[in-house]
Amino acid sequence: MIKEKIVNFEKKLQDNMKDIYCPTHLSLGHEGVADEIYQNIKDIDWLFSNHRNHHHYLAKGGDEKKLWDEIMGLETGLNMGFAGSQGITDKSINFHASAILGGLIGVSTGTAYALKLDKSDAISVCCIGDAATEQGVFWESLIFSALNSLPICFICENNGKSVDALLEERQSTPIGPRVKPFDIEVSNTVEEAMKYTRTNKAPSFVEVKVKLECAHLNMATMLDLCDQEEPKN
Ligand SMILES: Cc1ncc(C[n+]2csc(CCOP(=O)(O)OP(=O)(O)O)c2C)c(N)n1
Ligand SMILES: [Mg+2]
Repeated sequence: MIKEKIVNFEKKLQDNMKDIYCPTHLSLGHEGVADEIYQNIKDIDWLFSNHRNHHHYLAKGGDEKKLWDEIMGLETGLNMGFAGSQGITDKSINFHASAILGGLIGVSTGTAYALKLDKSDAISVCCIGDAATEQGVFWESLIFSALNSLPICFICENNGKSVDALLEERQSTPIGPRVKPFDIEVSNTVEEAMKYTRTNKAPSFVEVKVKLECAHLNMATMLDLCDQEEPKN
């Protein structure tokens, strides 16, 4: 159900790309991860996403109409059309995304720390791509999470690409085995990882291999826009 909702939403965006004036990364091919998040996330939990976030937002129970309007740059959008696709925030459902690669890893770790101090039953879920594991803050956050036994689940959607750069040309060893020595539970599925974190109030990591079934972003539209005048609102 949620998978279908995500795929339909993304395909509708694909059909309307010429009307989109913000950088937009579709999640086609990543919806299986969102499905597992949807099955295991609770309202009280926090979900932190990245530039490719529509599937995560809908999995957290986000408002499809407000997301659509936001991407279209409308005042009725989730963030009044100012955030665009990449930087959406919905405080009402504990959801944040950011265009800065790895930008919310530290924030999701800090949130997990706050949850621990508050003795909350909620968990923090941090969704990243394979390229975000190349940011220092990822490894620093693993150290801090393990040291303080934080209720955080790191989900890495590995589509083997950072824009057009292939993973095997960027990293010499697989990601998961490098995470384990940080005293982090490395799970095989999103469900296992989220359940581990919830039950043990401790950090977990899961790497899911996915195939992105669309372009990295709406590059053609972005390039077209460079030759045009700014849209008048
Ligand atoms: C700090 C920073 N550096 C570079 C970029 C440009 N950038 C946007 S997406 C991206 C690749 C992201 O790859 P990955 O994390 O694997 O996610 P994917 O797009 O493959 O889902 C890059 C380098 C950025 N947004 N922020
Ligand atoms: Mg990637």
